[in-house]
Amino acid sequence: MEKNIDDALKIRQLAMDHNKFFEESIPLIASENIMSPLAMEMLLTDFGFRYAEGLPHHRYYQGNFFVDQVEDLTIDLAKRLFRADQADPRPVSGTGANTAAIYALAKPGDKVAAPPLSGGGHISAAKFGAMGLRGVNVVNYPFDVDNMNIDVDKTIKFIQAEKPKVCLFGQSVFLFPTPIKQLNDAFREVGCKVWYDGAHVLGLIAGGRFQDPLREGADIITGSTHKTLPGPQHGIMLGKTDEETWKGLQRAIFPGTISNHHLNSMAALGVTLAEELEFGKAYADQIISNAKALAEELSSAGFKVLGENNGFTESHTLVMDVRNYGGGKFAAEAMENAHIIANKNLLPWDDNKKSQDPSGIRIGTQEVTRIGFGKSEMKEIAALIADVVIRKKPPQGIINAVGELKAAHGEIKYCFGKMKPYSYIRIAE
Ligand code: DSN
Repeated sequence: MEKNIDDALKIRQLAMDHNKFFEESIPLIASENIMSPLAMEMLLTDFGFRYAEGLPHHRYYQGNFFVDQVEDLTIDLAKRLFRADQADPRPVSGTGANTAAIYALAKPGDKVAAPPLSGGGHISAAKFGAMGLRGVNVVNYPFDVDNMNIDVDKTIKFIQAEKPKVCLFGQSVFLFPTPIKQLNDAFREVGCKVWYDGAHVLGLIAGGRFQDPLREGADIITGSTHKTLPGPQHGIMLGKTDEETWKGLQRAIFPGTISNHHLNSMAALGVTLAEELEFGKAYADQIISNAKALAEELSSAGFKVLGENNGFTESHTLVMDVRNYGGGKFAAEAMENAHIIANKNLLPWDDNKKSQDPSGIRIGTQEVTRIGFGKSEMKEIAALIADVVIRKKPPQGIINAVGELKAAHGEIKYCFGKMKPYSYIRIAE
């Protein structure tokens, strides 16, 4: 009996330790972020324990009077923020939204074009991901390694030759805007649907930076909502498409791929969208200028940062090739030992066999920007990473420097309300 309470309390202690570890670390994973206090509050509400299957005002369960109002408002905020004709905040994750999209837009055997994994494509667009599960025939765009983007001329010819039913864009290593506009004639010629996975760059799009897929030719955007958009771990689908296609997409969300959506995280998403309408432009600007500054500093420190031809990055992300300094696995683990958290990443010249020890390190600036880091801190971070990966200095001195840098930034920015980041909320006595 005692063991059960011990185990429960141990889990609580581990959660506290985790919070403290992140409080004392520099978080640079390009797909993560922290939420505002108002959004965090929503996760702890009773919404998290209820069902609301279906659409607002057409539910299968009673008790949804307030949920319907939250969902209506969240849809409206999403449409305003992204200037979308349609919005659905029910997918519970980005991959969930992608799974619904692939089921609605394509049948088994249909051809779907997507960015290659080696060019940063997401696993849901892989043969072993959601696309493979749907049984579609995935073909990959020609990727231009020098420009770290799809090759426009070759992709036009590729679309004309392959005639895909659906063209998917968007990556998990997403340095530069996708040239969708330049492909519009090819899309029209083959009559395909255009789908943009904006998971990584949703916050930049919301802030009016990076690109505006719905006005450049995309029918739909899918995404997770916790990367550059600093919301809960959740998903969203946005549309500028005909009613029949949109109805099919909504049916694929419910009842196709989920029963209940997660109502507490949907409420947190609604709060985040309102905050983005207020602070999104300033936040996106600072994320991008921090990424550019960090890339410059890392390059000056001796790292091979990719995308140099085009100024390294136009997003929150930068990638560097660390083969000469021990490889991606070594670098990511050494950085973690020094409290600098990033991930190892495949680069275009790595085959999939190298996924456990790839050549690259991927870095994102959205979370450190959220806690107020600017250009001078980017210089300090680059020096610390060089100390670890190039100069192989022992971790303790770096840990101390990281702790000092973090201690000077004790507030979540670009949101309503004030809260110390990484604080543990204790309710149970
Ligand atoms: N795992 C996410 C990323 O790190 O990019 C995508 O799902």
